[in-house]
Amino acid sequence: MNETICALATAPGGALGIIRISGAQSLEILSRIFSKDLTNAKANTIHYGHIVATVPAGSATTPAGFPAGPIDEVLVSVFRAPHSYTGEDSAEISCHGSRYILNKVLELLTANGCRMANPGEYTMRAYLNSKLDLSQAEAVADLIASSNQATHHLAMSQLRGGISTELSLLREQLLKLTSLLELELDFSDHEDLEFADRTELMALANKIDKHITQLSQSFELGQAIKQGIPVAIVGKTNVGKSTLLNRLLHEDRAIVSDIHGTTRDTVEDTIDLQGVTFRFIDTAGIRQTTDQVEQIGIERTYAAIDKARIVIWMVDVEPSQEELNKILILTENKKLIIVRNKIDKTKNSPFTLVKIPLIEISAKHNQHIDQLEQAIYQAADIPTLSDTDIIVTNARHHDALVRAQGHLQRVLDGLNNQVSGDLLSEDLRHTLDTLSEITGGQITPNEVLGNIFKNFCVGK
Ligand SMILES: Nc1nc2c(ncn2[C@@H]2O[C@H](COP(=O)(O)OP(=O)(O)OP(=O)(O)O)[C@@H](O)[C@H]2O)c(=O)[nH]1
Ligand SMILES: [Mg+2]
Repeated sequence: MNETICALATAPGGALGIIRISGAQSLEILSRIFSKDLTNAKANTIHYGHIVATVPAGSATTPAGFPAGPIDEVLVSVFRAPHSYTGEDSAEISCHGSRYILNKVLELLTANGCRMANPGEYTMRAYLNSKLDLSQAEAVADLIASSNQATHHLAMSQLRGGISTELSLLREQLLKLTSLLELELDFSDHEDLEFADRTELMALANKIDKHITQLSQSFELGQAIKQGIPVAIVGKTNVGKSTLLNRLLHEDRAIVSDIHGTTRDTVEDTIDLQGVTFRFIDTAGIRQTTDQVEQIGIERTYAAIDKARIVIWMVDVEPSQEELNKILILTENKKLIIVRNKIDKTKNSPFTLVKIPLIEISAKHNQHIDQLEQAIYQAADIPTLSDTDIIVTNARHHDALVRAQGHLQRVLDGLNNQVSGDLLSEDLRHTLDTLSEITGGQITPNEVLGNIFKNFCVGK
């Protein structure tokens, strides 16, 4: 933390490149290679000038024989502690985006006392200087990685402290529970006094438990939103599954033919629908087969159903009652969309057995695909993603929530079995400590910090 660090903060190849410096010596070091003295520069000011190579005294040329001159014409933004991203004195140099210039400036900075930053080191310093809590620091990485409206929204809400607020609410309730229990302990000798009876404690504990469960269950959706909501396209051979995949992706991704059993392995790709990423998985058609390779493909189809959140079951003729029952059993716990394909050929033979809503399309002739896309989006059941919806997207947070739930379960069991208050407060404290790991309220071990920040880009 005592060292002054520098790094390129932008991706190479642009018209401009930004080099970031942070640490107590930032302005002193920078002044050694800048055409103006910035050691007394005010906070939040921008300075125009040149980066100049310091040439050894007495020589008028660089070692390569070129005359010494400015490296680049730049703008320097100055930030002062504690009102900067890291909470330290810092500066950003906007250079021209040439790889040569940027490397040269970094070289000059390190020659004059800066150290190259590690991945995520700026954000880590921001956390250590209490500019952000740990969950917010993690949101910075998610924000940089966000690729659509949904992932951007989730990262933004976490960065603005969404989960932190939710956790401080839980913390308040847990502290209330603790104090009620302690009241019970303090006055347990006074038989004539009435305190919060255990049903009240139980109600409060249940409420907290429900809240934590809700948060930890949102992780499945959070993961799906981050990685693309998995949608399996399943059905008998030759019904048009691969044709539909290609239609949805707007490209010829999977082989289509009128030979039964064309697709033998799963084929998958993602597209965005209304700002949410969906991952479509085309599968091998289900049929009885003696072909070993095809059989393996069909087993993968069942595995794909298992992993999917939404299953598009495609048919081209009406399934029998028996088939229909099988479909319903296989897709239990999934959102099921039954799609009838090839209506361009078979429109005048309406289905009678299928009672659940059915979407009729022609994948080949692009009929009602927009209607199907709408149904897929609805089946994903994405909450409106308003500011109040907290969706957990981070595996570390999920893990802490599950462990906190374990501790709270012991409290609930204890309350049920008349376990003494002091044992209960112990488990309550574990619940609190585990929850505060998420925002890093307790002292967070270095190893954990290292793991969090190593996945950041250098320069953030
Ligand atoms: N008329 C008509 N033919 C279609 C339609 N959709 C697909 N087909 C045809 O049906 C045949 C099978 O299409 P595929 O997309 O390969 O079917 P599949 O379900 O992936 O088949 P398998 O991979 O063998 O399981 C091809 O000849 C397609 O051109 C449609 O909407 N209308
Ligand atoms: Mg196919």
